[in-house]
Amino acid sequence: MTTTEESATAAATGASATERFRADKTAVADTPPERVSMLAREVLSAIHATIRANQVSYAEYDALKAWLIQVGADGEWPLFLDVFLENVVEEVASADREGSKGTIEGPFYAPGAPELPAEATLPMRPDEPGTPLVFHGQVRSADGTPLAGARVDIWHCDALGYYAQFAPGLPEWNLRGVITADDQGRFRIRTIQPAPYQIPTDGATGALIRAADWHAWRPAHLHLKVSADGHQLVTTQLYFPGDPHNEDDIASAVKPELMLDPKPSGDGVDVEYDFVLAPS
Ligand code: MBD
Ligand code: FE
Repeated sequence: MTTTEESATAAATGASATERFRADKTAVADTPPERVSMLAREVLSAIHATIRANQVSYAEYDALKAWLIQVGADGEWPLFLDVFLENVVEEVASADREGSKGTIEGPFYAPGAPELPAEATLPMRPDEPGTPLVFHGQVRSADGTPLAGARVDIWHCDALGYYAQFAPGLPEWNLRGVITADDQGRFRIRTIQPAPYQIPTDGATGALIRAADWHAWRPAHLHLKVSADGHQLVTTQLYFPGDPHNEDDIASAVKPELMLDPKPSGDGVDVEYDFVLAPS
């Protein structure tokens, strides 16, 4: 482990994720007051019911206040919400969409990664640790037509579990790129296998996980946004069989359709995965 990566902290990661969210997701939903009122009332009623049913004390109420203040101070609202709520938002949003399954985006996407050709190696350090991984496949429309020039925006953490731009000391676009598929919608990406990801243990989200005696792990995963003209973009993640946390992902974002089938190849692994996009 390098010194730079050892210095990754919840505060640094959280601050970057909060800044990223503010920069990219400024659009505020134009929600009518009746809907705001209904949603806020339902959420508050659920909390009231929990307080009554469990006879919550003033000490516990104050612990909650202190914790909520700390989530913001650590910049961990994007992390906390994406880990514990986004999976249900994604489920509702994609319920009626045909084509490849999606899953949550999570807090560590960065738009504007380097543009790469259909056969490419992701930006990485000369001595990038990890098992070499070749990830290839084809992007097709729901009727089977190959989607020429489809775009595969891929990002993942390194072999120590750190994401470029959210942990200090990594090159800006390490293990991030936007691949344009060829005229048959095919792509071939050389990278390294990501490590399982542990939620930062030194921030407010980690404190909750510890206080509740949960575990802090996500299984190893590749993140992707796959898109093509005239089609709906799919945000997804792909997972590796045998990971101990495929069955108990803290972010509840694993689906059977998202499991890869890696084959040993040379000194690494080869995985093939095709995407099907729904017309827009
Ligand atoms: C991650 O890497 C991630 O993908 C999600 C959803 C939440 C926290 C860290
Ligand atoms: Fe991730």
